[in-house]
Amino acid sequence: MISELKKKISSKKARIGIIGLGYVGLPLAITFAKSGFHVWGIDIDEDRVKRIKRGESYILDVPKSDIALVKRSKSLWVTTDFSVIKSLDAVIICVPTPLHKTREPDVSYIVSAVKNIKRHMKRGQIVVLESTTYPGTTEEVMLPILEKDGMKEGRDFYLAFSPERVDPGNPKYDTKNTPKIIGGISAHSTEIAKLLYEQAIDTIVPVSSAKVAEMVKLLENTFRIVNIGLVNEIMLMCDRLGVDVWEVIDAAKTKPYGFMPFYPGPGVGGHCIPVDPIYLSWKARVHGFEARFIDLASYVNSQMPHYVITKVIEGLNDRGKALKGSKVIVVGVAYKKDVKDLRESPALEVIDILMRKGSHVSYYDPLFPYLKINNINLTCAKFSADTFKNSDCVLIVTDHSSVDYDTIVANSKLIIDTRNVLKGIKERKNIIRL
Ligand code: SAJ
Repeated sequence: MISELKKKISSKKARIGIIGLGYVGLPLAITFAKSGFHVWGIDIDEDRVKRIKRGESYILDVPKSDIALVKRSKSLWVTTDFSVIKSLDAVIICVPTPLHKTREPDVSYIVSAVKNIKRHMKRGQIVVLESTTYPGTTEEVMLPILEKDGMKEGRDFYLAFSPERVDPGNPKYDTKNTPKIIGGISAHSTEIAKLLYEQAIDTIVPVSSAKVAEMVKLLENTFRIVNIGLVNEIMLMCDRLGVDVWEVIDAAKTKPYGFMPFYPGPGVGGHCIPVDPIYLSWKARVHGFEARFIDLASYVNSQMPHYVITKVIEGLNDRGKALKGSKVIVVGVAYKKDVKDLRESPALEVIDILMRKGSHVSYYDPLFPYLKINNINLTCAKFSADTFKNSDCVLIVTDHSSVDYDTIVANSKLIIDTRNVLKGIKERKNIIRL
């Protein structure tokens, strides 16, 4: 059976299914389709399926031309019907792994996908999970579901974990050229998963188990959240010491080894960095270990929106104005620059606090014509000199490249720059940086 599957994969005759056509699954489906495989994209969202069928792309990193290409070559099909799984040889799961309101891992999307696979599964298939999750999920959650009714991993089917490493909006690294970690439940699974991915992805990095592969991804993102928390705390220290933290970081990064620059900001957004490390700290706690670095970094980062508000209050106060009743326009609401994604964006919390403290809040973000906060519908302000002239404070929260900052600087009474996006402007009294 294993040689049969290997032959199909090597000859690219294997039929591949991707469950979850989001910012990970759709680029992955396109990558496998472009490498010559017949790919079935499966998503529960009817609208997504319809849009791909119409040749539309709802993922910024997936150009319409790619959709057209794989449709023309009849190498990508999309459906909401999981029963196609019985005709497949490989099924890759790319579904969300959010947190419950209790800040505990929510693996319900993984469980639902695995149960749908089990319902239509046949012998000889390989199943791979890509969704970021706590170490042990593949073995403790997925394996029992798939082995029900006596099927055996490594004999009747194969199971592996391969963390997604998609960086939305990254112009240099994409699904194909980012090295891919692979770890199987059994050695056969690692071998087959490696063979599968190396047909479409440039560099494969096999590790000894699914658990190691799950931990690799969590180390990567925990590394980020801890270093972002550290640099936010360094910024708070520099503020007390009267030192320019941005100058300090720029000088520190001249060190050619042993240092990697991170930058202070208004908080940590996205659905990876604020979430993934909590999966790890939760699992550690289940095993009686307190992951204090993660919890402390999460705490420091969660205080940044409040710190930004104090900078607004201080800036207005120095101009004889109270926050209450002042007109504040937030520039940039996405969770990071040039990405059309609001998930966990610190801008949302900043706007909420400004509203609750009685300021008249508006926003400008070229990627978001509308915004809904606390059931209040906001419309993106018109980008004009008057918009900024009529504001008491301009608060730059996300530093999109496409914004004309010269117009903002020329027409604003007070600017709070939380991203040092105005670094090129010589010191101005009306510009306050974190
Ligand atoms: N942030 C800072 N200071 C920094 C870096 C980030 O405040 O120095 C903030 C960002 O503004 C954002 C949040 O943290 O709100 C997360 O930023 P991120 O640069 O980590 O971007 P993400 O969330 O898109 O993370 C993704 C991750 N990719 C995967 O999980 C596959 C992450 O592993 C990547 O390292 C990261 O992109 C990247 O390098 O851009």
